[in-house]
Amino acid sequence: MGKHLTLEQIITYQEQGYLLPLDLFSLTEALDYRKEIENIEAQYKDGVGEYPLNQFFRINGQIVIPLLAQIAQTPKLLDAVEDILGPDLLIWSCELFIKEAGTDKTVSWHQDLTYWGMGETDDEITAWIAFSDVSKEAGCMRFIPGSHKQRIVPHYDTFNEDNLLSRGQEIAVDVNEDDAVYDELKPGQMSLHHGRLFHASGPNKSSDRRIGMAIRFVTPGIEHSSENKDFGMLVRGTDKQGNWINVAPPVQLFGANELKLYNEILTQQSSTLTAGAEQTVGLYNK
Ligand SMILES: O=C(O)CCC(=O)C(=O)O
Repeated sequence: MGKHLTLEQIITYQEQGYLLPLDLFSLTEALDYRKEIENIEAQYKDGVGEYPLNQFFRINGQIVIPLLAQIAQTPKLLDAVEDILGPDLLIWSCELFIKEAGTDKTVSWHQDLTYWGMGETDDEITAWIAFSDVSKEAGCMRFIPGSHKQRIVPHYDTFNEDNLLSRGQEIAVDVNEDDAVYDELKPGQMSLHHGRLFHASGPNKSSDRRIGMAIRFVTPGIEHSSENKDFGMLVRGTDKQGNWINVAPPVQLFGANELKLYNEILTQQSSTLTAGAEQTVGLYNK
């Protein structure tokens, strides 16, 4: 028995590469968070400085949006992640995946770790929280059980406009759709998935927006493949290894210091995230 997960759940994660659905927030709490996210959207509909708001929603939101850093540090959530990764946890990135009602945005089959410069590590996990009804109709994620046991397989870039991934990257080996398990979540529920798990998501054919938040957790032991260290927000335990540049949670929503740090991080990360691409990779504009 872990702090939050049962031994059976921990073993299921190790075997299947994901866990779902896990209760995190009550319906009221989830809808309150949704309202707060939508308030930020309304307040910053014209963007922030030179960037569209989506830029900050889609990568490193925890650096400039206190709400996202706060959600990511929910004790029950950290307990579940600790049960799998151990007591020392950093947040690498918080990302909002929003699909408007009745739209064609999708996510192709991919493995998260492919372009993140962390190698094939087992020490990265994504918690994905639903802030709306994330049904099959609304374009929930789907997973291939056990696929995380493979190494990182080749991917090719599609640069498809309707693909929410930065380069529309897609796994270059056959994926059997019949094996897929749908990650249907009610508002306030979350799933956990491994960084090598094959996963994808379909269009939102429902009449509501599909709103999800992905939080990428890593451990201090992960070493970055480039000579530049990456940035992580220590949210539990200690970081004695020195592989990551530790950053503090934001104090002010889109504050000047927060934006400066955001730019520094993105500049440093972009060479890793765009490596090998034959077209310009938008980080992130869709
Ligand atoms: O939200 C989605 O549809 C896809 C998200 C995803 O690929 C991820 O969180 O790793």
